[in-house]
This record gives sequence, C-alpha cells and structure tokens, in this order.
Amino acid sequence: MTTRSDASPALIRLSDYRAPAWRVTQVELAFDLGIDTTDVTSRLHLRRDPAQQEPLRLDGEGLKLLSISLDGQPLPEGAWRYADSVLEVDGARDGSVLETRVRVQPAANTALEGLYLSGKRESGFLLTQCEAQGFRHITFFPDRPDVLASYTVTLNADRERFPVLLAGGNPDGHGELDHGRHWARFVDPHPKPSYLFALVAGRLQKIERDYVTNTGRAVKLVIWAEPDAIGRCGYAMDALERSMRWDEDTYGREYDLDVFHVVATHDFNMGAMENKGLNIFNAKYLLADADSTTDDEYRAVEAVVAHEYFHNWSGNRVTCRDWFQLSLKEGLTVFREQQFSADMNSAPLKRIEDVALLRRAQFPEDAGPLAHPVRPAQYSEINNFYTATVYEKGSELVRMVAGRLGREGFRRGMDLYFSRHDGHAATLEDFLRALGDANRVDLMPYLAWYAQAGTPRLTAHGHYDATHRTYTLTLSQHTPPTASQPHKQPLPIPVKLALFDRAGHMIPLHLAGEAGTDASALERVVVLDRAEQSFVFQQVGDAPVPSLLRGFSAPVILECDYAPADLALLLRHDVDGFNRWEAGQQLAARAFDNLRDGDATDALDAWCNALEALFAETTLDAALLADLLTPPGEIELSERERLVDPSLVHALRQQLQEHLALRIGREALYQRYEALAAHTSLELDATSQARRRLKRRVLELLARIDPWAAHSLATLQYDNAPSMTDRLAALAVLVRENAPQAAAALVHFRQRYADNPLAMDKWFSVQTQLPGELVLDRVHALEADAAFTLKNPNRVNSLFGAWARNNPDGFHRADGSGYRLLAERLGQLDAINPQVAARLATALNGWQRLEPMRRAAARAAIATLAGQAGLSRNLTEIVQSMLHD
Ligand code: B3K
Ligand code: ZN
Repeated sequence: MTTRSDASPALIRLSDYRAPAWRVTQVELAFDLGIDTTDVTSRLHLRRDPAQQEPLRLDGEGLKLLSISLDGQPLPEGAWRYADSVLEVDGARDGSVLETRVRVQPAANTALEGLYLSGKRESGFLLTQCEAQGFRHITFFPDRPDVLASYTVTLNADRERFPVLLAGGNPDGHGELDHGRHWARFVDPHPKPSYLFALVAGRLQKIERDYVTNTGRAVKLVIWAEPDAIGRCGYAMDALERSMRWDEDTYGREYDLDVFHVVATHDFNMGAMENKGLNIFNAKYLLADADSTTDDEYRAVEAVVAHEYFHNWSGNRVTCRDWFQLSLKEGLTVFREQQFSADMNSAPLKRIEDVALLRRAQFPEDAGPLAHPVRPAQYSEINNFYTATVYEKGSELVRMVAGRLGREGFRRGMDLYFSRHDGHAATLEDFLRALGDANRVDLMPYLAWYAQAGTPRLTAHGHYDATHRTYTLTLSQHTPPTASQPHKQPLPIPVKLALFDRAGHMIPLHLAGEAGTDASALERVVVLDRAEQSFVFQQVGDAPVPSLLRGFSAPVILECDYAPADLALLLRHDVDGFNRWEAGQQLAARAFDNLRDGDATDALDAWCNALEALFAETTLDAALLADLLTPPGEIELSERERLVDPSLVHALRQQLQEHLALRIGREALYQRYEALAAHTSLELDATSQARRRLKRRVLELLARIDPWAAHSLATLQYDNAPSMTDRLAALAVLVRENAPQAAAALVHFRQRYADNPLAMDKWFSVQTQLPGELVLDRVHALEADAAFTLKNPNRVNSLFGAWARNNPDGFHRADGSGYRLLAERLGQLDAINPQVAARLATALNGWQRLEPMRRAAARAAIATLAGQAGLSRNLTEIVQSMLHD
C-alpha cells in the first residue's frame, strides 16, 4: 500500500509550499464495510482558487476506481487520469461536486495505514489511521492539512459482524437495512483536515460517563474495547475526565461535540491518534489494571489520554498548514501534556523524567546523521518525522517561550493564538506572533531554534573577585555542525540561575547595570543571545557555587568547570529538585570518567559520599531518592564519548553502581529493602509508587554487591507481588543478573499472562535484557516463539526495539551479529509495515561513533539493507540518511 521505489525518493520542500488550488468545503462519505473489500462513495463539494489555473488533482493510493461522475454526470474515460497516486479530472468548476466510488481491501492492509483490520478476521474489527497521509488510501482527496472540510459519514455493514459503527463527529441517526445490514450516520460540524477522519466498526464493548463542562455543556464520554479488555478501561476514563477539566481550568478550552469516543486496538503503528471526536489508542496506552500494568505505564496512560484529548484544540481546532509545521501541534501538545502530568503528579519528578527522555532519545538524534530541525526544511516520507526532535525538543521550545512570558502572559498568548486561528491551518510563525502580540514582545528570535538542528553547547565559566565582591559569570554558546547545516548561528538561551554560598544557602542576586530589579531575588533568568556574554553579580561575600539552567531552562548541553565538591554541594542543598538531580547526574558522569581514566577518584568519592548521606536522610522523598541513586543511562554516558565501546560503557556503569552500593553498605541496603517491602501494597497513590520505585532501585544496587541475597529477595518479591510493578521489577532483576531462578519465573509469567498481549510484550522485552553475550541466542529463540509475529508493531518493538535500544551491550556485539540480525529482520518487516520498519531502523542511528570494529560491521549491515530491492520510501530515507553522513 505504500509507494515503493528503487530510485532515491523525491524530496518535498518547505520552500515549495503553495496554497491549494482546489479546496473541499463539504465531504459526504458512504462506506459499505467488509473485511476483505470495502466500497467507499465520496461526494466532494469543490471550491477553486480563482488565482490558480491548475486542473483538479486529488491524492489516491492503491484505490480501485469503480465509478466517477462530476456534477451528476458520469465522466467518460478520457476525462480523468489516475497514475502515480494522483487522480486528475477535467472539467471541474468552482462549486462542482465530484462523486467517486472506490474499493479498498482492509484485511490485506498490513501497513496499518488507511482502513485496516485489527485482530483476526473472524473476531477482529475495522478501523482507520489517517495521519499523516492515510486518507488517500481510503478515497480520492486533496490529502493535505490545509484543506478543511465538514464531514458527513454514513457507515453501512452487516449487523451481526459489525454491531458497533463509529465515526468522528456527532451521531446523526441509524437504522436497519435489508439482508441483515444496518447503518449509522455521523456529522462533524467542525471543519477538519482529512488526517483527522476516523471510523471504527466491529464487536466492541463500552464504558460510559457523563461529563458536564464548566459552562454546562453535557458530553457523553465513551471508551470502547474488545470484550476481554473492556474491564481495564476505567483508569483511562478517569484520566480523560481529569484531562478535560484541567484543560478548561488551565487554558479555558472546552470540548465541542456531544460525544467523545475512544477506542483501544492492539494493532497500531504508534501510541494513539487524536481523530476528531474518535480518538484511537494503542491498547498499551489505554488499558490498565494493577495485575498487568506498572506504575510507569499508569502514568503513561494518563499522559497519552491527556495528550490526545488536548489535541482537540492544539491540533484539531487549530491545525497545521503543512507537515513542516508538525511541531506546532506536537511540540505544543507535548508541552501541555507535561504540564498536566506535573500538576497531577510530582512536578520535579516529571521534569526529571522528561529531561532524561530528551537526553536518551533526542540528543542522540540531534547528534547523528538523522539530525533535523524541529521544523524540517525537507522530507521524503513525512512519517519519518514524528521524532523526538519534533515532539520533545519541540516541547522544550514552547517551554522556553512560556518561561519568557510567565504564567499569565503565556495564557494571554494562548488565548489569542486559539481565537485568532480557530478553524484554520496555522504556521509556527503564527504561533510565535500571537504569543508575542498578546504580550507586546517580539518572539521571532525564537524562530531560529525551529530552523537549526543540533544541540547547543552552553559553556559557563565563573570568576570571583574578592576585592570588589563581584562574581562574573561568562556564558558562551556553540552548536556543532549537523548533516546539511555546517554553519550555526547563536540562539536565545534563557538561563535560569541561582548562586549558593558555601553553607548551601542561596544568596540575593544583584546584577550589575540593572536599576530597580528585585534586590531580594534568589533566582532569575538571564538570556544569552549572542556567542558570548558576561553577567556580573555584585555584593557577593564569598566565591559562590552557581546553580545553572534550573529546571532545565533550555535544551542545551551545559559545560561548566565545577569542582566535584561544588556539584556535591548542589546535590546536597539545591532546593530545585530537578537541579539537585542534575548535579548528581553530572557528578556521576565525572565519576564515570574517574573509573574510565583510572587517574583520580575525586568525583567518585564525592558522588558516593553525598548519596550515602542522602540515603540516610529519612525525610527525602523516596521517588526522588531512587532517581538520585540512578546514574545516567548507558546511552547518555555514550554520548559523552568520542568513540563508543558499548560493552566498556556498560561495564564501567556497573562498576560505578558497585562503588555506590559498597559505600552505602550491604546492611543499610538490606534494611531499607526490608522496610520498604513491609509496606508492599497495590495502591496507586504517590507514596506507594515512590516506595516501589525505591525498592526496585535498592534491590538493583544490592545485586551489585550481594547477588545471592538479591536473587532470593527478587524471587520472593516475584512470588508475592500484588502488582505488576513489583512483579516485573523482580523479574527484571532476575533476568538481568542471569539468576538461576529467572527461568522458572519466566515460565510462570508466560503461563499466567498467555492471554494478555500487553503483558506478553513485557515477557518478550524483559528477556532482551539478558547480559551481554547471552542475549543473541535468546532473541533467536524468542522470534521462533509461537507468540511472536512481525505483523504486530507492539510485539516487534517489545523484542527487537527493546533489544537494540535498551541493551546496548547485548546488541552491539563486536562480531556484528546483532547488526546483521536486525538488518535482516528490517528487510522482512519493511515488506509488511514500512512505518514500523523505518522507526526501528533508527536504533542504528549512532553507528558512526562506534569504535572501529563495530562501526565497520554496522555500516556493512546497513549498506546490505540499503541495497535490498524494493525497499519502501520510509525505510529508504532512513537508511540512506544514515549512510550519507
Ligand atoms: N498525531 C499522532 C501521531 C501520528 C503519527 C503518524 N505517523 C499521535 C500524537 O502525536 O498525538
Ligand atoms: Zn500528538
């Protein structure tokens, strides 16, 4: 279903954007639904741009055209042409109505784009995925986000096989037909782009809730799932209600239809989809219960439910002019989702989680051959640009601007943005202009962040002058070149900072040259907007320790000449929970350097001492302590290396944890574990979650110095776990440590969860975490397992994604066998599902920085894959970019 080409795929460029020559104001769709074939009749009400002379051209991929007529007259053969996924029609005028009837094949659609079947043909259901360009797989249409139309959709199907019929918009009648068929109609009064169209049909069950908005509008909330899953939708319903209320209270955004449908499917290419009035979710982000869902997954469900709901305004009511503006909806919606999660849970922990994700997923992307700006200038396959850069870095850019405007100013700006662009397709310029206009400031300098790829390095250097009692902070920035962007310009970098005295107290900030500033301010923001700039603080009694980039005020890599003792002081005393963690991360990275270079132990000692003291503090939040006790992951540590040897990084990080565990001491770890275990429960409140998190961390540390004790504790924990969080944590320890008890626990887990696909995904992914050399054979065994299939994206990711991304030591084998296996499977997967294949391929992104032997092996594997005939446009773009750099 996806275009395959042997030549280099054509590039679409932002600079080529033209307004559409033809628009569609109204769409009437009628579906005759069937598993093998579905017929789609469409009536498009057309408007022509008088300034453009182009003939009517509509997108359509893999469609079998059954009939076509214009203004009620069947069109003769010569009056239309359908080639290269474009239907060209002669004779259309402004106001014409084009009617087409096409046939599509849902069950044969393994790419899961357009209309497809989820599950088995006897019991599964039909659904659609249109973003970004799936609608053209359903009918002919100008399939671009700046064509907004009102939709009337009539579904007609066999009643017994498809008792539930859903489409976006409000219900507008239903009834019986001959031959056991029935129909249902939906009308969406809000004009929308085609990527937001959706339908669902099948045997689904529902839970319902009545919601009343702050202005008194009644909305019916309905979550749909297959019969075996409907019992696990309650948590998502609660999360949906919280999201709706939060968006009203925080942004004044109210829901705008009478019904809001949400559907869960096990066959989905990504997390979820914000179709207007009919959100569709990967079951992984909707279903939840204590028996099969971990705490982290509960929070992910809450966040994704909120994210998709928030799109109703940031994405649907105000949509994107073109796909280059994708971050306009995604970066903004991730930011809104992060704010919501911070409000619902712990703000500092959420910030830590988000920054850790940014560093793990986005920084490597920005540093490798797939680097691209938050607003890319060109693409070949838009589905390859749903990236951490567009989403996570995009959110950081919104956060910077929001920080610049302050809470009220940002709300004022958002109000103006929504009212000015409601019902329209907007650009990132529109966004910054609205926020700026509402606050009478010029935010256009931030546009440079959207255009420039790569992570800026921010260097900070402090100098204390005892005679004048001044502290001069010199900040400079530099962004390394990235693929196709050799020269970089300085960006506006807001640096939120505080200064600490040696006793660990913040001191008042008197910035030289500024009259009338708040003399008692303990924290403030300075903006570095050129290559280098100095800031002089006055009345500073003693050489201070700067706490920089507080709350991670800009997405940069900070390089500061801290002494280990300075970082230890911040780790002990900083009141900004995020920066406290950050100081610990930096100190741990320096301790890692100590171990690698073998020349000093100053940072290692400082890190271990500070954490030993914090471990003994009884008032510290258990979840924060768990995070403080966790050094940066192997991917983050690798990012700091010039040449990466993943096995060495793994071994050194293990040593680092061993040192920490020894310093805290076996007895202290054991006692803390027992104390936490005594409180075991399956409650979801913050304290219970925090205890589980710390318990896991303590067990992992204990495993570094007393494997035997850790294995028995983990086995006990596995056997008695009341929740999936405890069960999976224990299983992971057993597997990672290659404990003799792991095998029995895995057999038990498999039997217990054989009928639960989401739990089975965990069974696959946990085993990809076997240490080093052992894992490859296991991956081979797992892919031969009857429960494995390349056709299900979650299953593919739980095996190959988890192995290649989360077990660098086990994946990057020196003999290159890991790369060869992955490349071979990518070739097979591409023929089934190009989107999933292309995404998985990005796991090889960092290959150029590997040590020479692995680098050569990785390159050879990617090159072999690139040479395979008939690769999709999706995978071709990724492998060619990776080889190009
Ligand atoms: N907008 C969708 C992602 C669509 C991905 C298309 N390949 C989910 C989201 O970001 O909310
Ligand atoms: Zn989104």
